[in-house]
Amino acid sequence: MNADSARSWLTFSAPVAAAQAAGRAIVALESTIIAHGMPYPENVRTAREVEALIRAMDAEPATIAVIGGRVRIGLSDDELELLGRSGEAHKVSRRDLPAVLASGETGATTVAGTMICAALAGIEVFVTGGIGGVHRGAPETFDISADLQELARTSVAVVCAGAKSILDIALTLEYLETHGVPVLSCEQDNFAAFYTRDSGFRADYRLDDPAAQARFIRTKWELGLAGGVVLSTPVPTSAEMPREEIDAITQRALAEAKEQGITGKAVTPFLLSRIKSLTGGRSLATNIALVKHNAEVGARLALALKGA
Ligand code: PSU
Ligand code: MN
Repeated sequence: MNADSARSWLTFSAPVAAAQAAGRAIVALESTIIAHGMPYPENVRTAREVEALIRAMDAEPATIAVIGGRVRIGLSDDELELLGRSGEAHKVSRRDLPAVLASGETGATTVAGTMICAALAGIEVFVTGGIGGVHRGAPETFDISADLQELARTSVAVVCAGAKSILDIALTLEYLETHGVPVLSCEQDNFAAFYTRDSGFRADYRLDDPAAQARFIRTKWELGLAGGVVLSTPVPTSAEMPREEIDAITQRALAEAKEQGITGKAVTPFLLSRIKSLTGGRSLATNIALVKHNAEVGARLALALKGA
């Protein structure tokens, strides 16, 4: 496979194509968070609001998904609605991309899937909610998200609010270190924990200034050190959840997943939806607030990378 044969699978929306031709900053967004990470209609509303925030900062959003046998870089409002409402989109990671493309079905891309497509599209910055990671119990289950391998090999900067405490955050950071993936943090020294600001683990480097973040990332890639960079930023204090509450609920959701024999790609969506129910929907408000904040951080980074 060469880059041209891969690019022949991509279809750019008119606004993203125009932004790219003009050399403007572009921010990739994933679609699993829409199809499998949040309920309808909040998912679609949030996706649109996040896009609007990025536009207001003079960058162009490019939500990525697989529709009709094409990798779509930039979606219309109707396509966001289709992904968010149907409940039928496949969850597409690296392993699944050939299946949905070959069959012509619809797929929502995960962090790994979106990184692959963003890199093919020439987009350097990607905003998500939280990255996948090493699951608790992974020493027995081997459940390690393909997101981490993708970060090791694909050169895209991923802006996130850390990783959820459904994961083993210490092992996730160890894995990233082994694979040479730098974990940057802004606004605080520690890696963020999605619903809460502080995971209790330090990030590798704290860089608050977008220009400094951009210089770090540019330097990595100029050195030929392929692979991603994680930029963690914590959920705004006003939207943070109480740690004891989220810890207790996470324990319960994990126990239920085990009891019900949930495995493979179903694990993360199951836990996300149980946490939402068990918090009476309050985790959703936190989730929405952190994604919006990530979008602002990502747009500033994308703008800074244009000048770096
Ligand atoms: N973590 C979240 N919300 C999400 C996901 C992860 O807090 O929506 C999604 C992302 O798309 C991520 C995927 O790439 O779940 C990871 O799934 P798995 O653990 O099966 O690799
Ligand atoms: Mn998994």
